[in-house]
Amino acid sequence: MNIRDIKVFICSPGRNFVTVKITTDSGIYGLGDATLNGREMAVVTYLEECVAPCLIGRSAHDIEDIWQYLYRGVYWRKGAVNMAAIAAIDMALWDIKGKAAGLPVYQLLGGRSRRAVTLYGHASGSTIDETLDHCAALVAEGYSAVRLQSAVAGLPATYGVLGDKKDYFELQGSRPLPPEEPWSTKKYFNGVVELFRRARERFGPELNLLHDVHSRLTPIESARLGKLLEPYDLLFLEDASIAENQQSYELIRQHTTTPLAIGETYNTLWDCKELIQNQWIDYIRMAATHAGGITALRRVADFAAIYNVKIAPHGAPDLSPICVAAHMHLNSWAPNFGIQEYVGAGSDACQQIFTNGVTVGNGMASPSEAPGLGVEFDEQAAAQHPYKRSYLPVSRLEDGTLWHW
Ligand code: CS2
Ligand code: MG
Repeated sequence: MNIRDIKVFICSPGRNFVTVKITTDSGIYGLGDATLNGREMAVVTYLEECVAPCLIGRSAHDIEDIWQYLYRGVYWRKGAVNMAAIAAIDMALWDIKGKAAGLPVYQLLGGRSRRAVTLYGHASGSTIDETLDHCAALVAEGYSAVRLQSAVAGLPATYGVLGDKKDYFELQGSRPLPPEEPWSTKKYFNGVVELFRRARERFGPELNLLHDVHSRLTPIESARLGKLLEPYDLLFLEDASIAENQQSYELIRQHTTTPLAIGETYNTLWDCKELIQNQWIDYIRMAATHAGGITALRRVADFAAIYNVKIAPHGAPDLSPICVAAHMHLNSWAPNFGIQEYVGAGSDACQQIFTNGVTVGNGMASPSEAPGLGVEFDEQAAAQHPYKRSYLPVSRLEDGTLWHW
């Protein structure tokens, strides 16, 4: 079963998605996600120009060798563009192997470790009340875990918050230039602790609560936030500070027992080796699409398990339904799975283009039982929604200093 053809598609049903389709000479094909938010065309070019020509004629069964060929063999290791391209090829090959074997991918990984995958939903709002009402709606749908984000009072926009202070970039069609958003740590601290105090008051002790800082704090500020949030018992505090210097998490860890999560921008295990090995974090949030696919994420999960770190894959709307499917297979298998971020099935157009067979209900999900990943991609429907250049926003302090993301 050799690779006959590799096609790369880019479509924009509300936001951009890059999709890879590998067809074999037996007629079996596989699909993979290569979406890199705001840098989509770089991956398209890399796949078409540098990757696809090297794979034509090779055995589609050689997942591991092809992974090594594209990683070790290329000299330019790691990197977001490279690893997104490898990821899409890898997912498509697992999809093909599953179809050839007549088994869903989670069975190829070793079978189920749990009945279903626990999800956390997103609640956000312009005010604390609005955020908590949004949370109540998710609880009514059956969610046992919810991420809370409230607009920062006194700032014109807050990243990740829907509503009239809306700035949830992922759902926006096109941003021909990067918008800029101000950030104030002081203003943020004023509201965030109150948000969680009020959430516990309203929902009681059972509901799992989460929060994403989007890396806006310095390590000592993160340490302080973790301490202040301890009474409200978060499932995890995500991306409190950047960890290019992984040791900065040692400082945060020494000050707080609030569980810590990080990793959605990481491309390889090397980005978080010390974080995991030293048990400075509790959840690793790498995504199959940005970290070299199922082959790579499976290794991350096994490494993390040794140090009591769980996987909690990134699940924002900029990961295509194909990546969502890949995560559901990994999550069903991984003995050290923690929780999966989930933001719904996407726009109507998105659902028309992609089918991923994932069953969602009561805040839980299960992968498709169909052979492979269980995903479908409608090429004609995708062609109706052409690529639109779009960027993530840039963050600046109120005095104009460029700030972390
Ligand atoms: C976020 C994302 O879902 C999350 O945890 O951090 O909104 C993230 O900022 C985007 O996926 C960036 O592409
Ligand atoms: Mg995040």
